[in-house]
Amino acid sequence: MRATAIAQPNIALIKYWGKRDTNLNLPAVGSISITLSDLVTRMSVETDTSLADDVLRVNGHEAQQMLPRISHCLDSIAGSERPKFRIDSDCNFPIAAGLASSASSFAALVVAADAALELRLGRAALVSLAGRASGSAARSLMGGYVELMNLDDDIAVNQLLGPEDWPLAVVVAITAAGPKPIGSGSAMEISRKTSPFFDRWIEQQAADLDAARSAVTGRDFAKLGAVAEHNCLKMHSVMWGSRPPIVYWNSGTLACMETIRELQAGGNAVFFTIDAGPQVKAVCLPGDVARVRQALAATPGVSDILVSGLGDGARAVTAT
Ligand code: 2P0
Repeated sequence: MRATAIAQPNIALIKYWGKRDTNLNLPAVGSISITLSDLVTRMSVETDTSLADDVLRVNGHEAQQMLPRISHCLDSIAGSERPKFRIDSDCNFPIAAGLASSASSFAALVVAADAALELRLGRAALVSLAGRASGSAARSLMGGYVELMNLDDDIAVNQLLGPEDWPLAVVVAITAAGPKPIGSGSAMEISRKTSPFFDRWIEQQAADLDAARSAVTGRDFAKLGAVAEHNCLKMHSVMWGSRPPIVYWNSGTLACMETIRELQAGGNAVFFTIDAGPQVKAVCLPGDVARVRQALAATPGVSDILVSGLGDGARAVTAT
């Protein structure tokens, strides 16, 4: 039994940072994200009864390191007595570099496994299973503007607007291509246990979510940019205040922020956000993409630029 699914990563505008239950991987806070269109993970899964263990290939190479999380996710979908799988994942953007490759990977995995095994679990169950594997992956089950909400012992996602309802663009400035120094899951736990700012972060999240939700539904770019930049810098302040400190930025990250401030001063509709990595994501109106791209490409420390619009949620593309 086999199936292929595709999923795109999402960029959080109101961030998930911290877990309230590490066993169930439940987030401490809700979040709001945009699903991208041009960065794509394509995942094929196929059962193979001759295998003693799952086999994972990422971009054509065997990827032993990621396999335990993938196998664990498959167990949660199909039980530990399930058949073993051959899993082939292809990603057209850098992996483990703060570009949310785990979000698109686990979103694609749950959809592909559900299709291959003909489980027809439904979107809510797939959201829950993806979230257990990777908190941000649950958001990639939906397209456009997505809010992730905490339920009692679970999560749910809600689409605030479709991708075509307010077609913003994202320009990603790559300032380092290598893997990050510490995974976000471990870093979140360090923040929860040691950062003096963590409790205030949790307390204030509802107000940021309210502001961002109303900015999205009202298509108010200035309001969305103000709360997204604030929420991003607050999340990084929580990290910087942790012991040991968690610093994902490099000098290129700061240079990009300065470039975006100059673009804003010049009247361009653009704001920044930064995740668990040094890349800077500039969110802008489609008419400003060319200027934002050019300015970021000319910024010291920027090695590459990716541009994306907004896209759809994870979906199966074949099933046999
Ligand atoms: C987010 N990040 O909201 C935040 C902002 C990074 C910074 O979700 O431990 O890979 O697998 O649930 O989803 C990245 O963390 O974490 C993330 P786990 P995940 O996008």
